[in-house]
Amino acid sequence: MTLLEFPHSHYCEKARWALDYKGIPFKAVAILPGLHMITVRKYAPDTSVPVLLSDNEVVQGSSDIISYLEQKYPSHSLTPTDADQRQTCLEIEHAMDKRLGENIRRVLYDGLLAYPEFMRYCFTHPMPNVKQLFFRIMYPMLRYKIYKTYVVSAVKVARARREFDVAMSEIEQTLKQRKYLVGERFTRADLSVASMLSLLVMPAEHPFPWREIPNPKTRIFLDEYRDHPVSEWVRKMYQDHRLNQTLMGSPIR
Ligand SMILES: N[C@@H](CCC(=O)N[C@@H](CS)C(=O)NCC(=O)O)C(=O)O
Repeated sequence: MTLLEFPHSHYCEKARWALDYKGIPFKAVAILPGLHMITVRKYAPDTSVPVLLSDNEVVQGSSDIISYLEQKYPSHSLTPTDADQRQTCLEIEHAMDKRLGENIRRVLYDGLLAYPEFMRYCFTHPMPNVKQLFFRIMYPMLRYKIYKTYVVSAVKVARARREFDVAMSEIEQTLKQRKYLVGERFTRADLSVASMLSLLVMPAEHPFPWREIPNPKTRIFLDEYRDHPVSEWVRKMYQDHRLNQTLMGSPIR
């Protein structure tokens, strides 16, 4: 089984975590941004990663990958059996993939695109030197494309910060006096929300060897949430449930 990915991506982490949680052996293949469009389009209708290649099947998108794995490898289930709980679980996952995942991506790219070496590290950490060089050459074009796609404008970044904060408060409310978002055990809702927040919390158990954030303003943004109850909860989810990680080299920090 192969997972096409960008190593630092929170959506890729979500798919990777589900594979690791179920103990399914797989090969994570990091692909170069820009060129990824050609690679991914060979297999799937859209250009985005993660993409899972399994036997003759192709599954694109983190939620579809989890659903596929749940059906094909039912043990270590991530989905409640109760219909209402299952529905709630999927609603949280889909809403928070956007409200947490898309908003934090916008805020972080806004702060970090001006740091080419940091961006190169995030995208190419496990790759050979020749690909890293290729990334450096392509970076001005990639930066423009990433800005246009994911950052867009200062107004959108400001709105993303507000929406992110509201979503964090809602998750905090849901978790009041509870260990998990839905029911009494770890589900895909917990896995998804914790993955979306992996970029905020950078948990030690995450397989990507994080590096120090170069932009002081972005560090301030991250620090604001360091002791947030939801950040504490993400750390706990990683400690308790992020086992058997696919390693990506030794930590640098
Ligand atoms: N809803 C998708 C979102 C995936 C996504 O946004 N992937 C980004 C990386 S974080 C991507 O591949 N962007 C490049 C592209 O779409 O061509 C999922 O859950 O997998």
